[in-house]
Amino acid sequence: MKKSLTYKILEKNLIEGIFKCGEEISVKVNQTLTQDSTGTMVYLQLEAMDINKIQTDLSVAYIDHNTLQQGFENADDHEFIKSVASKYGIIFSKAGNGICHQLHLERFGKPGSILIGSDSHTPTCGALGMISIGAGGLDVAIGMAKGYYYLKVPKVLNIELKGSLNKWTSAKDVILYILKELSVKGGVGYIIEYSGDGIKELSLTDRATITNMGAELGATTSIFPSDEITKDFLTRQNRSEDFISMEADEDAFYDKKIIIDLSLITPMVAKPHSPDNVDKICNMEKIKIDQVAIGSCTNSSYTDLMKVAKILKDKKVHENVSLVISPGSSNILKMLSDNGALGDLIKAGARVLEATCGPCIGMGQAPKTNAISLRTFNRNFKGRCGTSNGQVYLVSPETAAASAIAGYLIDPSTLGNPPVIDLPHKFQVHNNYFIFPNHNENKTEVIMGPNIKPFPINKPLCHKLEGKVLLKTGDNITTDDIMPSNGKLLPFRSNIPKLSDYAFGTICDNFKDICTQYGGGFIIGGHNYGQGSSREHAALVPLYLGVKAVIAKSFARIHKANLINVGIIPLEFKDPHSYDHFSFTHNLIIDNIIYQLENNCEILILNESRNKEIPLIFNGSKRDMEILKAGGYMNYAKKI
Ligand code: MIC
Ligand code: SF4
Repeated sequence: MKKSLTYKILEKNLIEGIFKCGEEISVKVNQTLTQDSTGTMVYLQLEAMDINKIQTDLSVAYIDHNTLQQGFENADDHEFIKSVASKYGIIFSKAGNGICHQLHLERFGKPGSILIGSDSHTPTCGALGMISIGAGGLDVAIGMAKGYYYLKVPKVLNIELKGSLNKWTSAKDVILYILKELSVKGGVGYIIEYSGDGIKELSLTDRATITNMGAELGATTSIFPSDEITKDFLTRQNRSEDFISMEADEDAFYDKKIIIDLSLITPMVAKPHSPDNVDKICNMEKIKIDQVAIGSCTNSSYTDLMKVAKILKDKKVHENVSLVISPGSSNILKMLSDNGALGDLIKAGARVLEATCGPCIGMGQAPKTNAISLRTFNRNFKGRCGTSNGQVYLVSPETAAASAIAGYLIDPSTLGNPPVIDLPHKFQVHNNYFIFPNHNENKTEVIMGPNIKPFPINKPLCHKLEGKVLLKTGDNITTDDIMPSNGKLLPFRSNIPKLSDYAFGTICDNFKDICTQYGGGFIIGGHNYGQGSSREHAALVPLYLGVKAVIAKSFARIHKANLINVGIIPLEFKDPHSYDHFSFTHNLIIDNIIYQLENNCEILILNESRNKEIPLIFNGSKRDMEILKAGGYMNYAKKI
């Protein structure tokens, strides 16, 4: 069989299992990345594994999310991560160095390798022709400790891009167009592989914008071939030695194929409150805007920010607009500073922030009440910006800059010729924000501040599960709903008891009280339950509150893995209409759950309040079942 690039890389790194679609395999983890908001938990788990050394070729701990440091908590987390990094020989990237995905793309990603990261946008590095997968923290900790990662051999969706982009249409418009076509569930179960003549039009960082937002499609990851454009990027980043050419066989087998003509795409916008609520800007009414935010791991490259600087040069940000810009890396910020573009941004009236995630995860720059905020980011879930009634629209950097001047959302293609950006012959590479391990002198003391609390560990599964329906949700519930995150809550990522006060805050005022009243129980969910972030806090907090199982129409990949890892059983309705048979506080019983998991693909649940038995499905591997029986991955890992 002619092979896709995905299969070539997975097979090259195969450790165990039969390489057949849907079968579980384990693969070698060449690299890992963590960021600080999921990283504290990862490194607590790594510490609990009691190992002497990590098994990866390279692991990097980035500090980029929680950088406001309003109190001691964030700084303590950073110090803890730094101390663990030194103990195990992990590269440490200090706050201000940049956003993990942009930095990993610039400095470490390698064609043909496998990267696992504790952040859902880890697929950004797929632009370099590597398999880079976002995972729960525990999977990343195990990846470091044992050097492997388990996954089901995925289906591969080929998106062939043909034709050329129109003037003013950018990679962001391409991925928004794909989101409109496929929806936030469209990539679930797939790795998306791009090909076609159209990809020759896309620079490496354009490709990264597209692979980054593959996370919003629900895909396991997205990948481009490693070709001349990859070589050029790596050479300009002073690491041509990392280049290898890798592409799919001609006529490779794909499970599904879509062809997209780039010339049909015009500037797009994702309207509140979902990245797939997409329309052409030319179809939109005139919308007055209050805030424009440019940056995030989707659109903060040198080219993106240079385009913004050129559009803003000698212009003025509209008096009713607050424009904030966060560069992707300190190197990019330094280059903008050296070539004068930073001056152009400041002169136009932009507020330039440090090179971190910043407003994307609600760390500052929450917009005013009922504000309309245009952002070049990847997520516009309700409340994520920090203002519950804020209306966030996702657009390209070109649209954002042009609209910041106009004061309302405009289609940039009305503006004449677009800016042309010449890439520097060599990108600047500064190492002063990195602490590289010194293998002879690693410090072994781990520093834990008072905010770092032990994380909950489940008990082995018992034979009978009984409890009330604690909450019934609709479709597409995000991990931002399950465990909200913003400037107020991010300091408590290593304090599960404190975070539990805010669980399901966007949809339920008193989830914790309900759990306390009923002593835990079940959650009923719709389709794509748990989409979005990889934060395992969205599983650890429900565990802490006594949730035993989540029963949903379908699950998002990373969240489902996180539930299994903490020992909460993810179950799906055999018939999605059964969802209608469940209501808040119904009493549910699953008898002989261990026997049922071991022997049937169907699990019967009794809804005692309705006196009705309903069939459910456990859609997991034998290993997943063993993890659940052990009461989560930590207990299971101790036994193997
Ligand atoms: C996000 O974009 O939602 C985050 C914050 O980067 C998360 C990680 C987290 O919750 O800490 C993600 O995407 O995984
Ligand atoms: Fe950071 Fe936003 Fe990217 Fe998440 S999506 S890694 S918060 S920039």
